[in-house]
Amino acid sequence: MNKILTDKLAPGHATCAGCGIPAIVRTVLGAMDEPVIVSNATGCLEVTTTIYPNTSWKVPYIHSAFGNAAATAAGIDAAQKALEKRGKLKKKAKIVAFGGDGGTYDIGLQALSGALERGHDFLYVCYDNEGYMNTGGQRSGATPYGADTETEPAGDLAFGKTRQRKDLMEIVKAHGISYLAEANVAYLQDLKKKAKKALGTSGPSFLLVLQPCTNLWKFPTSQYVNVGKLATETNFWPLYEIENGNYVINYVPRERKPIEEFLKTQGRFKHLFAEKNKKIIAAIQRTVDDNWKKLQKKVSDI
Ligand SMILES: Cc1ncc(C[n+]2csc(CCOP(=O)(O)OP(=O)(O)O)c2C)c(N)n1
Ligand code: SF4
Ligand SMILES: [Mg+2]
Repeated sequence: MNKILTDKLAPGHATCAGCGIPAIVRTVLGAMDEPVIVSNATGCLEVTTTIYPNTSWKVPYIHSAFGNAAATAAGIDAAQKALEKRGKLKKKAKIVAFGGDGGTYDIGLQALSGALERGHDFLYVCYDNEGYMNTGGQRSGATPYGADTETEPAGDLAFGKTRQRKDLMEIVKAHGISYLAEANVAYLQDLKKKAKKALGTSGPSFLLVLQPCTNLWKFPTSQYVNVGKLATETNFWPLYEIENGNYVINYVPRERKPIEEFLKTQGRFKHLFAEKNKKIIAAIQRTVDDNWKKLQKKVSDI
């Protein structure tokens, strides 16, 4: 494997075959030449890269608890600033926090909000596999409407998740930070560009990266790039950034694919194709189209 890709996160970790998490981490960390300190919330990334007595990390790494990756990053920032003031810091390191969707949308939201509001100098990356995966596939605030999960299963009486995903981008934007972006592991060049911008931002920055999970979403391991691309080609997961309050859409599909194209690739949506659930698919399509229109309006309102 290319050394540049593996010089911060080594191969030999234990993520599932066909998991995009290592590509997300390597792309983000590969977008800088400066030294880096990583804070990582409990989740798939942490459990698969730190199996005692081994580690895949070749950079300074702190395993934070499930809910406090951002608070740990804030502490590192405060420590660096204190050392700098006393003339005891030779070179400032970049600080990157990684958390899953459960650790970001839900349990870590308070720590993230505090660190953003205080203006700490760090990049927070949420890899979003749309569920609590290292604990077996429970729903999270990021799980989409209609998806089958362990805690909101589809069956005779239920069609899966009954609530919409949280709009985390708008929640983070409300903190008034200078740079945030939505990316997708299936578009690594776009992610790299966004990571560079985020790392070049003074103060907090944020990246929300879609990570199709072969286990939770239920698709063959060879398919994660195709499934990820369909998320964006259907407008389910638009690529966009918000720089100093200005929205930019980074990719507009030539012809928006119907949402079925994305849903049918995954076992977690299989039940939606039963006759009685066709209306749920129609509702998902309406939400996707409404959200896309709202996003376009945010671009044109500026
Ligand atoms: C306070 C607390 N509650 C629950 C847990 C158990 N727990 C650890 S990781 C996790 C789910 C992580 O989900 P996510 O952040 O989405 O990461 P993923 O596993 O999907 O990568 C849970 C429920 C915990 N470690 N601490
Ligand atoms: S469960 Fe999903 S996110 Fe976790 S390591 Fe496996 S493929 Fe990756
Ligand atoms: Mg998750």
